[in-house]
Amino acid sequence: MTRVVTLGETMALARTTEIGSLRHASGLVLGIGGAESNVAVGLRRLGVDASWLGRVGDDPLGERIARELRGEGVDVHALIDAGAPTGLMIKERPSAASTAVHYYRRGSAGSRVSAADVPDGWVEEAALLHVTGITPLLSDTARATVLAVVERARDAGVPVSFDINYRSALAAPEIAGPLLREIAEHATLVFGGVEELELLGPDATASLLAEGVAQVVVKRGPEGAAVFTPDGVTEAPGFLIEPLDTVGAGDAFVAGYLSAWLEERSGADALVRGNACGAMACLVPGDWEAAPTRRDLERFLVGGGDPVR
Ligand code: KDG
Repeated sequence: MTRVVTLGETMALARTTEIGSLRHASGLVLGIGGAESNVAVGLRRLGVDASWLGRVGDDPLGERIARELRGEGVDVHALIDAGAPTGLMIKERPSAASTAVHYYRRGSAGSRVSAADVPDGWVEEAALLHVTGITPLLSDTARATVLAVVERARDAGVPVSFDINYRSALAAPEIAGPLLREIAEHATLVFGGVEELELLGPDATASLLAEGVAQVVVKRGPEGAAVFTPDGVTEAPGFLIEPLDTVGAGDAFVAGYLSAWLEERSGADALVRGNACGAMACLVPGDWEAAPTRRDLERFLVGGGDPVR
């Protein structure tokens, strides 16, 4: 049985090879990236079955997305949409200490995902549905798709994981806030940064728990993370690393946390695993390439990055 199912837009991802503005950069490396597929890959690396669904264009970049995710062992439902291109994201490093992301995704194939794309049983037979706040801000059909799959999961008794993942380029806070709040209220686990949770209203953590959310997991980047449940709060510090590329760290954190949650590990264990996966993802350029396997994770936890001999 497929254990975790997730849907969203995966784009082609081009990143500059040198530090400096995109205006002058001459080298670009091509890959792929998407918050939900990043989580699917992260889970697969940790031995959890994962399925990703999304639309791609009828173009080589769409083929690349499907092939690369399949190569990672993800069960891929890449629906080919001949009416729109695969979206593109370009990542630059304007300085050694900063990263900037540019999207070329409006009207993309991925944004045209629709509720009818999601086969019967795909959600209902899963152990967990994972969605993010990116997809519902892509288009009306994408929003309807997320709301529909969340409802289907709830009707079937399938837990829902929701990562707020607010992208200001997609919608203003006053538009995004109420919509993401509605999805969060229907989730079992909610992930978000401190500012993202503020977007969901005053004292969002307490009010979400009062609405029936089982766990609110707050990602604090280098400071670690905390999980709030009706029984209280558990915190875990972050790992000391020298980050090279922090984009995708949140997805790696979620994959690590969910893998432990699926094993019914304690909140403390899940936080440590999430923090370790998030930290490891920052050590290599690329949004998901450094997501660890179990062995990578064990080595990191034992050696903290010391050379393996
Ligand atoms: O979380 C990493 C993502 O930002 C990236 O892979 C692309 O899905 C993406 C997005 O919308 O930013």
